[in-house]
Amino acid sequence: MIKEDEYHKRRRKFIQKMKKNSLALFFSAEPKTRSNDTEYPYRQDSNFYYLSGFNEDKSALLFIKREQKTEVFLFVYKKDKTEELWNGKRLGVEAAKKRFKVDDVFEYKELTQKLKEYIPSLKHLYYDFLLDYSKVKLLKSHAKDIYSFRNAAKIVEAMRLIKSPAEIAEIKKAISITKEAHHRAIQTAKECSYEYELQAEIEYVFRKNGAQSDAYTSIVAAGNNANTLHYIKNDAKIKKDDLILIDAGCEYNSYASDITRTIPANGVFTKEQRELYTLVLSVEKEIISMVREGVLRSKLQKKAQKLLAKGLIELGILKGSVKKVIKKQQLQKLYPHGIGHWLGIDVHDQCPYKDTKGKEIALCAGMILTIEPGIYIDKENKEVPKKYRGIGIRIEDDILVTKEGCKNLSQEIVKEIDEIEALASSHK
Ligand SMILES: [Mn+2]
Repeated sequence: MIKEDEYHKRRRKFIQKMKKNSLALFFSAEPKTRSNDTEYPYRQDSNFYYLSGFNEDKSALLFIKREQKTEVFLFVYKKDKTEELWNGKRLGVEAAKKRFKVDDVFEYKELTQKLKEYIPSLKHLYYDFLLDYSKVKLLKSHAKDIYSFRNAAKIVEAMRLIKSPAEIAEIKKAISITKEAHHRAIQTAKECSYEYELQAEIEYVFRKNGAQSDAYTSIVAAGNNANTLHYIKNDAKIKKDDLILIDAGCEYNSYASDITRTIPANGVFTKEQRELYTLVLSVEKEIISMVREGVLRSKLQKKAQKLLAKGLIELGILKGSVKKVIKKQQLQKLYPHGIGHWLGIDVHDQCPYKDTKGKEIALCAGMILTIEPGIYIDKENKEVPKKYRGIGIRIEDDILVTKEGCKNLSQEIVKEIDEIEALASSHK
């Protein structure tokens, strides 16, 4: 678990980035209705969580920075016996004062009054520009004399780019559980008749090992379903010669893992599957080997496109030169997505890809990104030799940029053809 000292440091760092005579406000996420009076499991707002580590709704963090003095206040929902009977215990004001290194803690209902008190004497207002309209209205109703409105979320999201050792430890823990889940999937695939059975095997391992949730809805896509990039129905029958694309990762203490493996349903790759898989795997490994400080993500993408194009031309799937198939968008039909994304509290971690001047941010030690090349050949794609149609493959690992180069945090999740086939056959 990340300690309060670290959250305290993050709040100090945030305050340093505020202008003088300003106020910043962060809200907890709203609970989301599933239907009628039932709710989805609660998920905290990522920026609020980054600054507090607090997982309750109806809470807020208020920063005030004056010429000489700065203050941080936390607002939490009151303890109420009747409500707690239905919805569980709350921390409450008194316990929050002990847990959090903030200047004071108040009841959530006092927030409006405090804003009324503070805002008129200040010049700049920071809040998340994606905030609900009702909350923005609450803030702005006292802001007649405010000189500028600024996006607080952007500041925190830039801070979130570099992961601390404690954050890296949480992500490693998430990955270690996800590793068990993918290995179980490889072992049990041939016993599963439907995609959802395999999904259950994976998510069983997540919960069994203490992950609070999946980090995103698992994709378990057999055969041609792998060519739908965001396939989440997971309800089709698995055929014995299918490849199954599994993009699944758990969330542990609010940190995500994001892993894709593509495995043969019956435990053995066919010739064509093997050819395409070998290509994607070699590209993935080559791109991972390029990850180090100073490298641009766009450069990794360009290299991946070149390598995939070259391999697809060699297999007779694309025709012409590498340059031409990229320029004429022929490759993009088979590899339509990016090489990867930031990973952290959010699976697609909400951190900037460009600096404030619009320039692409180069990789730097402490960043974590996914590397995930793929090839997708729809069964209807008549431009490709028939034997390759209906195959979709992606391989994805989670990579930490280090001073020396990089570390593949998901290295131990098997992906070599021999390893996958051996693991599949080890399970009787
Ligand atoms: Mn991903």
